[in-house]
Amino acid sequence: MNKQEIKAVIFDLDGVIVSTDEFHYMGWKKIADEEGIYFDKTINNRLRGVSRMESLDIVLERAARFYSENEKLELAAKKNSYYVGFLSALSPSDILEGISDVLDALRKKGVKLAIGSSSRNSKIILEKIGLLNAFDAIADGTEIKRSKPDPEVFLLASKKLSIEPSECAVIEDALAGIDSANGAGMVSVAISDAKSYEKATYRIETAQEILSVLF
Ligand code: B16
Ligand code: MG
Repeated sequence: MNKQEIKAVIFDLDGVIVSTDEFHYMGWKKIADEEGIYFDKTINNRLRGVSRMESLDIVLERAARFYSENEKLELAAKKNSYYVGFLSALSPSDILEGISDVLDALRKKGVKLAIGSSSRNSKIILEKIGLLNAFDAIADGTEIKRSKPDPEVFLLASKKLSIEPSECAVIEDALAGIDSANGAGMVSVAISDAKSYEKATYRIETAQEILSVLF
């Protein structure tokens, strides 16, 4: 597609706009320690972009016993309460480098902006960093049945914007997120932990490059 045809940019939240992955790690680590389950940062990397319950299943792969559905719901709720507690430390100074300028530049170009996140906490996070009203649409984990790599969240974002998927670009830090964007028929831009992923349409090192690769 011609670069000029991009009418909307959909941003993943965690790892692209703000980095809460350390908070996710701390929450899951606390749960794993309490349950006597081995957990480390390599395992934590597999949780990027993945829903809360699917993340718990990955954490429990190392468990010595079976957990019932009710126990799993309780553990997920406990992890979330730890995580939400850690989120209270967030402020606008946590917006990742270059993102505010890119959002301003895209807005000036008349490009529509959206969030496409697996998180059920996206609005709390956006509020804490002062960006709750910075997007034309928010699609998140509270509204979808299938999390990334399924394309549902990005298709929902494009629907909310009333822009065709083929005219949307997605910025993602997770391999599952790039697969999700590709599955939605969108242009995918990989940054940070996904920046070497060969399936991405574009691979970038810095947020500023979003503008040069897409326009
Ligand atoms: P929550 P994203 C994702 O956010 C995180 O990357 C992933 O680690 C987390 O498990 C998921 O949200 C669900 O988060 O427990 O807050 O609902 O990268 O899709 O913005
Ligand atoms: Mg992410």
